[in-house]
Amino acid sequence: MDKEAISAKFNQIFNTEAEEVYFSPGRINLIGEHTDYNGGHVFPCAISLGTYGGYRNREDSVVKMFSGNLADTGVIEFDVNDLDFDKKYQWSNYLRGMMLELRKLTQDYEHGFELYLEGDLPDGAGLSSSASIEMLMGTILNEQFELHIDPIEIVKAGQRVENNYIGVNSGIMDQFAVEMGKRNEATFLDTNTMEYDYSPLDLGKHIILIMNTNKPHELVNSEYNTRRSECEQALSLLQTKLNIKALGELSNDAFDQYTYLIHDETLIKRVRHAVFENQRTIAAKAALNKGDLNLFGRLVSASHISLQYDYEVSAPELDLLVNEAWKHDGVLGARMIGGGFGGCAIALVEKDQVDDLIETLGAKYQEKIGYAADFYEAEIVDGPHQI
Ligand code: GAF
Repeated sequence: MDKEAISAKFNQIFNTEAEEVYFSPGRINLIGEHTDYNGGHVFPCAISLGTYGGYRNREDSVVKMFSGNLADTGVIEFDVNDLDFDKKYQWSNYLRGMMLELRKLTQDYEHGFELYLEGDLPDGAGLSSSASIEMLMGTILNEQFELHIDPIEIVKAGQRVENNYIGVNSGIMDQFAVEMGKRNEATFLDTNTMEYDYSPLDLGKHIILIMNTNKPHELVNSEYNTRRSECEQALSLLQTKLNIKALGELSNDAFDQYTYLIHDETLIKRVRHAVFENQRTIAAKAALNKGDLNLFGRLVSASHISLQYDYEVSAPELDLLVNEAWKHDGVLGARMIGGGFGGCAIALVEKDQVDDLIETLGAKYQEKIGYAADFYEAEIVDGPHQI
């Protein structure tokens, strides 16, 4: 997909020319999973799979949106300042939610617009298509209506849209990863302090291969909320003796010394993941910065083990891809990414082994699971921008 293709499709739907075309990425997370709502670190990157938006200002107050991926819903139309959640507006609620949140930070919109959307992020694959769309809308509004909103406020607005408007209790990683993404860099964020910096993603002769189970992650919402409340329960038990605000403040030693306060097997496993995963993420960033890709890869793989056995958010489909990847020549590490129960995994693999890895894994997956997995080599790109 490119600017010309999106402009042409905009023209077909709205019978006029797009004024601008924007792109907003999806994201992968190198390491630091289920740490963002525990005050821990995350280490994601924005990827070249994402959402395109053809845009044109209107003089009246009408907004018209059309999704090339969900063409059945036709053109969705509403007034630019009528933004309360309403099911009848379907997918456009992600964008209407962003419009509402940014309007709360600034002022009413003076005119409407037309927006043609189309993306190449696989549906339900856990590569953050919703954050991609939210940050696309945030960036377009910020530029086109000259709102002068700080990008971090756009990130936070996106999280509020998920939490309060759509009703998904997610952390801040996805919106942050998309909005703050930098070409060929990984974003290291401390979700406790919101301090962040970047590490060059210098992988030498290796690439990151995205492996899609094509298993919809249906369980995600209810299980995600259960994990969150288990962590909150464990935190309040630890707070009886420790002066901490989040599990992310604990070292591995502190976890060891205070586990006796938790005395519940499931909660202990959840906290062990949250604490060790956070420390692993800090260590993984240091390893990457030093160019120690072998150590980085082992930490990535350790993250999967912890997500599988302690946090219990993996799935047989993810475990199969990851386990088979570990056995393959030239793979330094592999793990599931995102919320879990389906969606995608990543593997850090030598370039000249990629084709063979895809062939071997693809055949094994088809044989054992009964349908195909998909594989993508995405580039690491900048956050939302005009193209
Ligand atoms: C989902 C959530 F949206 C993120 O906030 C994060 O918690 C992730 O699951 C797990 O690390 O993508």
